[in-house]
Amino acid sequence: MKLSRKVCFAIVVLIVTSEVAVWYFYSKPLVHTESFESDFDGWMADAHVPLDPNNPGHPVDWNVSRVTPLAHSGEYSTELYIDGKQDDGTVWIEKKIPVEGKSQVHVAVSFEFYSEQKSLNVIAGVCAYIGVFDPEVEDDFVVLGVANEIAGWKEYTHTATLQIGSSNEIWVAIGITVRWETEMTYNIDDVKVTIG
Ligand SMILES: [Ca+2]
Ligand SMILES: [Ca+2]
Repeated sequence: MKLSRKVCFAIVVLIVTSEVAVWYFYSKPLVHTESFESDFDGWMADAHVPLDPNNPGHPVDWNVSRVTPLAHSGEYSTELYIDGKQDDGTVWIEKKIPVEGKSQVHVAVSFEFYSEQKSLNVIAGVCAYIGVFDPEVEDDFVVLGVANEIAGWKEYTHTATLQIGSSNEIWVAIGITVRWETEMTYNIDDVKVTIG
C-alpha cells in the first residue's frame, strides 16, 4: 500500500508537534504565584523567637496574618509582626512544593516587601530560604537586605540550585529577622516561585 503525499505530510506534522509538546512541558519552569487574595494557599506561618522576660515562660509576641487594604496587587497582603524588644527573633512564611522526578532544580523566589518607613538604623533584615528541609531556625536563612531601606514596596529575589536526592519536595520561606530592639510590622505580597 502506498501512502498518499497528504497522509505522509500529516504524519510528519503529528510527530513534530508531539515532540515539541513533550519538550515544552518537560522543560517549562513551574511557576507558583501568590497574592494572598483569598487565603494563604499553602503558605504557613513559622518563627524562631526568644523567650519574653516580661512574660516568663512564654516567647515574645509574633503574628502572621492576611490584611487589607495594604497590598502590592489586589486588596490583601501578608503582614508579619514581631515584638523585637529582646533584639532577637525571626518570623516567616514557608511553603512546601512538590518536585517529583527531578534530581536537580534551580529555584528562584521573588516577592514584594513593604516597609512603612525608611530608617538609617537597621531595624530588621529581609530574609529567605530555599532548601530540601523544612526551615525551623534563624540560621537556616540568608539575609537579602535591610527592611527599612526605603519607605514603600521593594522587590527582593533569592535563588538557589538544589540537589534533590531522595526528596520529592522543596521548601521556600521568606520573612524578617530582628536587628533593633523594637516592635515591628512589615508586609509581603506577590510572591513568585520559579522552579526550573
Ligand atoms: Ca495581594
Ligand atoms: Ca518550619
